[in-house]
Amino acid sequence: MSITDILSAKDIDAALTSVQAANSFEHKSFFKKVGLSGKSADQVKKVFEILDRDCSGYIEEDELALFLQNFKPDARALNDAETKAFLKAGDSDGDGKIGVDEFQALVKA
Ligand SMILES: [Ca+2]
Repeated sequence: MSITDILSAKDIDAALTSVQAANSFEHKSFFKKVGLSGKSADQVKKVFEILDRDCSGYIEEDELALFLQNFKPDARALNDAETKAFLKAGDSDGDGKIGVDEFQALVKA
């Protein structure tokens, strides 16, 4: 499964271009631009499985920092402030990582 099986390469390029500057990442507008907001729960789950690089069932902070690189390997890493804000937005049960239900809720929020 590749991310471009679910999202269009054109949308990915546009979304990544919009977050090139440091501190410009904001998950809501990124999800919208990349086309994830309009996908089914099942498709969002497939994207989650790509983001969960170590297949632990959760997206941990280190995986969140490299979030953009799942869309394109040469994308930048999120900085600490962006990563923490992203985690805080998605981690509704406060366990310090994002599960698939939390990710689906975050995408649809
Ligand atoms: Ca993981």
